[in-house]
Amino acid sequence: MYEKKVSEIEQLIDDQNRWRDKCINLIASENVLSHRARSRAGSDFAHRYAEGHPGERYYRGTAYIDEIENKLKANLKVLFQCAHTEVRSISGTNANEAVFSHFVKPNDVVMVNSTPAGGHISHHREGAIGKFTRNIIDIPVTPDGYHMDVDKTIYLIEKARPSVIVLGKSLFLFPEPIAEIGEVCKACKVRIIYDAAHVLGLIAGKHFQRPLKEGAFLMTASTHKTYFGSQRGIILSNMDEDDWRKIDRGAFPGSSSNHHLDTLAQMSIATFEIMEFGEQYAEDTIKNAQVLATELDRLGFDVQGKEFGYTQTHQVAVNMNPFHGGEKISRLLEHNDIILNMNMLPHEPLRSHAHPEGIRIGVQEMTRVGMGKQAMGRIAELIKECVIDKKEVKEEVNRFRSKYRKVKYSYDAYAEKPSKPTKSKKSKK
Ligand code: DSN
Repeated sequence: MYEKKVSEIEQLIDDQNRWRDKCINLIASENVLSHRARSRAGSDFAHRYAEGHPGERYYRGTAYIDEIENKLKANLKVLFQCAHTEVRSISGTNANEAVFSHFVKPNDVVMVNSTPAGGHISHHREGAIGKFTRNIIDIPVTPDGYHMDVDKTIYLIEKARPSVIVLGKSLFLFPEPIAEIGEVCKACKVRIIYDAAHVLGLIAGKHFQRPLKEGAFLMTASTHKTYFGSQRGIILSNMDEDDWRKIDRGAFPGSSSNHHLDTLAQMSIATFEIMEFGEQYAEDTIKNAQVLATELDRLGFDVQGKEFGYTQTHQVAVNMNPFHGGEKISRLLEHNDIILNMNMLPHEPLRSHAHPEGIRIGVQEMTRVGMGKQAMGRIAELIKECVIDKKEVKEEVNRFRSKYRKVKYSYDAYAEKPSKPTKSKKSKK
């Protein structure tokens, strides 16, 4: 039986818009577009193709997207201080695949963060990197689970001689020690690939490590977590021209054909916003995460990374084992319109992925709609009332969220500033 009513789909879209607008949205990999970027969705670019590079396309009719793409690349080069930018990947995983397809040869040894230690699925043997090699070694971590064990990692690099080491994570609380492994990587000809998907906006805002400056060979990222963009991927590097040409072919035709021009245009608008408001946003986001972590700890939760100040990113990780685990708690919170995801914690075996102990919280979206320290305290209380006191908090969540509707750190916020009052004709009399 096929579904007959298109209106039901339209209704579902409207329902989604209404629902998530009244939720406390804490998924660490999401964010919202500003009104200015979002209002350009659905332009004619949504219908068009532009394979190849600006000025050298395989299609005609691309003059305007060529200009937008060139301007975006120019801005990214300044923002991330790099010589090369690839903006045609349509997701972070797609960008990773473009890179792995050139730098990981069959049977190469590679080193990655394990999934429980926070590694992204595209760094996993079932994900993008696993298409190119099965010789995947986990980067050793310190007993707390959230930091690389540098000595053991250096030992393994010298012994196993990987072609690449992939840094950056999905559960990402603290910077990676790029400089500490730089010398051995250079001596052993190991390329450091840094997946900045989660922290791209914090890097752009100059409140996190600078991977390319610290020694990463290249950086991949998605553009919509702590960055303000539409959902896409990028690759940034200072590598030499010959290697870059291969990355270029990895992106097109290697891992995509058309590159979704509609979202590229929105990403270009979002990049202007990051350039103008990114520093303040990054600072506020990290502070908010630290306040939320501190408050959750005070209210009785097992917040991870406590001895290191909980977090230096937008994320907070909590062990929900005392409360029946991350899967149950994420569902309970969802029932109360607090949206986040269950997450494996570093000490857990891979088989626990469907019922992990942890939850991961990201404050970047709620920071963007203007929540500050006080609001973080209130979110911690609401989570406590729901999880520990077993209260129904949905109505209070919706009421609280209704105070934070507008997207800040954007030109929209400028537009909201009251303009100077003008004298009406009446008052002139
Ligand atoms: N899996 C996403 C996350 O970190 O939530 C990223 O693709």
